[in-house]
Amino acid sequence: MSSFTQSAKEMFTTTTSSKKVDDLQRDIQEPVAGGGLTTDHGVKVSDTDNWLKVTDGHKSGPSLLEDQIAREKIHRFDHERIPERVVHARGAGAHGYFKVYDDRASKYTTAPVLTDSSRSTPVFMRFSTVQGSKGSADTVRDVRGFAIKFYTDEGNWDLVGNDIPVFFIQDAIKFPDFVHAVKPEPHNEVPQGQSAHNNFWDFVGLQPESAHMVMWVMSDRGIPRSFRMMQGFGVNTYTLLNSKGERHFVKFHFIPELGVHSFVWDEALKICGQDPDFHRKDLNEAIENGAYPKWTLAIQTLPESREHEFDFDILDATKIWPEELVPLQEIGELVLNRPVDEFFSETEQVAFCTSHVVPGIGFSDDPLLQGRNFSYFDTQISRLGINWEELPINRPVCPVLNHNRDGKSRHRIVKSEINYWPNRKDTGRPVAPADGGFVEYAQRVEGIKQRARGEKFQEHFNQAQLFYNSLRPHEQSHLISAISFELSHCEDPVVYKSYINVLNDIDFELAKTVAVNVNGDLPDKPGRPNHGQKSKSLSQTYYMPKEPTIVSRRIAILVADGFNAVEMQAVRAALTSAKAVCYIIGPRRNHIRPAAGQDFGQGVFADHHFEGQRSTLFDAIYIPSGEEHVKALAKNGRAVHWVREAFGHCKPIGAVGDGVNFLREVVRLPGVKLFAPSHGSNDEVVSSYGVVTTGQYSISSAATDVLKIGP
Ligand code: HDE
Repeated sequence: MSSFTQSAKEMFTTTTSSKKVDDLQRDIQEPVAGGGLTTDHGVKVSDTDNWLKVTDGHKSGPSLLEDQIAREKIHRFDHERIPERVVHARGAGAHGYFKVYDDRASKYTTAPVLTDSSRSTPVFMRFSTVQGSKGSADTVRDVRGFAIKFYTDEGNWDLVGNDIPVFFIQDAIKFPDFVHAVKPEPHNEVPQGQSAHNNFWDFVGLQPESAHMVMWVMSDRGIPRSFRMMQGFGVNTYTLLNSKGERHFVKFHFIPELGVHSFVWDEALKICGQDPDFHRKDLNEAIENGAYPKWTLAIQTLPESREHEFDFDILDATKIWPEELVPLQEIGELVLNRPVDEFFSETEQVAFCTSHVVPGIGFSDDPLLQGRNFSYFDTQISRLGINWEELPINRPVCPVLNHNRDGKSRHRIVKSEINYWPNRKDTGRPVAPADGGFVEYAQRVEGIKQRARGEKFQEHFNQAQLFYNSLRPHEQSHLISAISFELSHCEDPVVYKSYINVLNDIDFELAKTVAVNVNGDLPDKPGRPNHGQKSKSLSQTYYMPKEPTIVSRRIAILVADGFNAVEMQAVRAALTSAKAVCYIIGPRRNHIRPAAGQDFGQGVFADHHFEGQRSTLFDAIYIPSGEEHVKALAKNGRAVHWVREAFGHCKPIGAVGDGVNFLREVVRLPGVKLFAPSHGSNDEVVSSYGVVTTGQYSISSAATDVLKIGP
């Protein structure tokens, strides 16, 4: 693995401690090299390769059941697996911290985690896909989980969010139906980690409240370039309680420092096969290189008095609060700075519960949230057992004292003869609100007990239209391709034909285009008029960082024997100092000879050969000069494919001297402009931005400004 600088590594080892990291040290065991092997009961083992058996030395006889060493080894192995999460089974986690800028949120909440800027609250975050099982690929089209555990001094606060601000259903009671419909079909367990099948589209076609969320998932948001380049949303409406006892409704937003970037579909599809672990490796690589992922936390707040002011219900999780109506207020930042030490004990055993809030933060009557509050707590019991909150990754950093006892796999030992309240010793006494005891907001509730939703929950298309209208043309075209791809995978005409009706309630042109693509029935008039409104922050292009950056971007340097190593070293140094991560890709994983006359000993060592890694795994390519090397590249089909594929994915491609000629040769597309950087380097640098400007593609994962770093 390449690293930016040694000092970044040093920083990593010295600055990533926190109250939670220190707490975990109690349970971390670091085996010493050459340390002796023991059984679980501590006895030293002399032979771990041969089961105790009856043998005369020539032939093997029966194996003996009395061999506790063999039985322990096999028995532990037999029971290694725990049930995977019923959704969000595939995930990756990391540690970090959260810090507010100042006390600006104190007008809304008393929670110190959101108001006390002298604090750095440890966090553990887990990102996930929803549909696939634990071993599925990272880059499938899906929603991504964005779950955060804040280890506050007042107890754990779990904000269990997604990278998309709305959800498929309004009422938690529909969740089992939704999950059954999207997961592999029951008769054949196909497909894995994909929504492109009959049952999903059948369900969402009959459940129009999904229309808005379907638009988001079929947009480029469904195929993020990196966990580090996604927005995060609390999705549900929570509440904040201030010191005057006033309550505000709140939505939580996390905005990534690096901007919001996605793959193009062809890249995402290929990476599923080329590197199914792409996202989890990307997360660890960035943290280990000191490029700590960072998000700004912003809140949208509404006083109780404004609850009914809008044409949508603010408690409906299929709706956003458009920023034009309720602006974002930035209050703090979240940084991930430490990978996990052991995947199972941390990322797999971490257990989030929406019902875990701390004083100053509360729930709303959002019917999805209410159901979630039951479900998360419940599911941890089947996954981890009743004492799951005692597991190292889940236990709070503040004191825990109560009269809950026993149950399977109890870890804590409480030294007290008291396990009830009230008691003669005043142990485990309820804490007054003034001293930090949690109190529910005294909410007046009136109504008729019935199975129904609020009136405004009945409208499903306004915001689906708003989202679609707000996309840039290339984003709309990606969305159309995505829906067409998915409906093409549905074999039942009832399914793909009926979804055209839903699309026609969003946009007439959209419905017609998809109908033609997938053999749906062409609508002759719009299902309902498109109101034509837009919201500026719904296109992900809105989140491009103000200063373009190539921090943590993967850049492939394509070389063959005879390349200009002096020039390559200079460019690589410039890229590396801008914190990009460079890999040399050559005809073999070995030394590659530089141009004649350049003194580089045996040559420059290539990290991979052309077949070992593909262009899809990189954000940009640089081709140095060197006549002999360029001739060799041009003769190598795989090298040519590398460049053509990257060009097709609209990635920046830099080339110098003969490298430019090579590019001209291989990228012979009519109408493509090859152009030099505006800030005046004499060497020509070519990029595929010419295609981007035709509006057919998004800039995808492209490093925004590799051109700036000319040789
Ligand atoms: Fe979840 N969800 N969910 N969900 N969810 C789970 O909890 C559930 C919903 C989300 O990294 C489960 O521990 C219901 C919305 C994430 O460990 C389960 C409903 C959002 C994760 C569950 C929803 C999410 C989960 C499975 C509808 C975005 C992974 C394992 C009312 C705000 C957390 C587990 C991790 C996981 C139930 C809807 C996000 C079964 C009933 C909306 C990020 O309890």
